[in-house]
Amino acid sequence: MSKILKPRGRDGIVLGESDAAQLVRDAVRQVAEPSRRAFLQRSLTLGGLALLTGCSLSDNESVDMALMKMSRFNDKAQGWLFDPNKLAPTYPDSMITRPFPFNAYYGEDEVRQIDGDTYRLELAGLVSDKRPWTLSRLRALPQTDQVTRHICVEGWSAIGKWGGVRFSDFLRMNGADLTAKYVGFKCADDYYTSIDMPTALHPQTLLALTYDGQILPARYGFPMKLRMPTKLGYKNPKHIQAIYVTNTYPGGYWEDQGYNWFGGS
Ligand SMILES: Nc1nc2c(c(=O)[nH]1)N[C@H]1C(S)=C(S)[C@@H](COP(=O)(O)O)O[C@H]1N2
Ligand SMILES: [Mo]
Repeated sequence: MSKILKPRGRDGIVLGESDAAQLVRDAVRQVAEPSRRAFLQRSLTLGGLALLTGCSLSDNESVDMALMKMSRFNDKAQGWLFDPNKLAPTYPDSMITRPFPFNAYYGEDEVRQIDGDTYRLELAGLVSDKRPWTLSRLRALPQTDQVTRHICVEGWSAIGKWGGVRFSDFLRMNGADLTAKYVGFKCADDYYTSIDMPTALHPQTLLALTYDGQILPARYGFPMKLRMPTKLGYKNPKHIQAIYVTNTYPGGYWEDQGYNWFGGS
């Protein structure tokens, strides 16, 4: 697991109860969203957390387990609250943020350059038609675009215009099992993430091939990204190489380091 969720005692010493309490406090601060943070800090005691999660909290491993269970509980609650018919706000072209920010877990000078001619989008898991897709076949599908706000947990947001194939259509045409729990994404830069099926089927979830009417530039995820205005930035994978449908929880690059998995915005 993560830097955040896997804190070590100094010099590897086994932690006493008060160290463990400090550890939980630190980690809760990281796990909780700002709005929930104050509430959790006020209300969660070590004993309370133990009761809530059924974990003993006697060592680092069980503290990790408790925090993980809490975050997964949070995912469930968010899943119940998510309304598949509610649309995220859209904006006029005049409100597009220029230049639109770049972000990745590396700098802009390290953006992956992918060859569109040899590129194939792979499909795996609970999908009946696993034939890989070329870019030209994807571009021949009906396209739609939308201007929406991208919100990054790092504290910025920006309005951008993405165009592409409605993801629900894409899943259907490949015979994906729409009753499965998750859709996972593997990216060309070793990034990975996964989403819940209701979000995958949301009408504003796009397999985006363009940005602002142009072929998606490398820095924004060429040849394609999944664009979801209902999810935070880190849930929107760029440079997608493979898509798989599964009932096994797939996690994600930031999610496995303590970011909340549901990541709604
Ligand atoms: N493949 C890949 N996808 C990624 C990331 C990444 O590092 N690699 N970073 C995520 C984060 S945290 C953000 S905010 C957005 C940034 O997208 P942008 O460069 O189009 O603004 O991409 C998301 N998807
Ligand atoms: Mo982000």
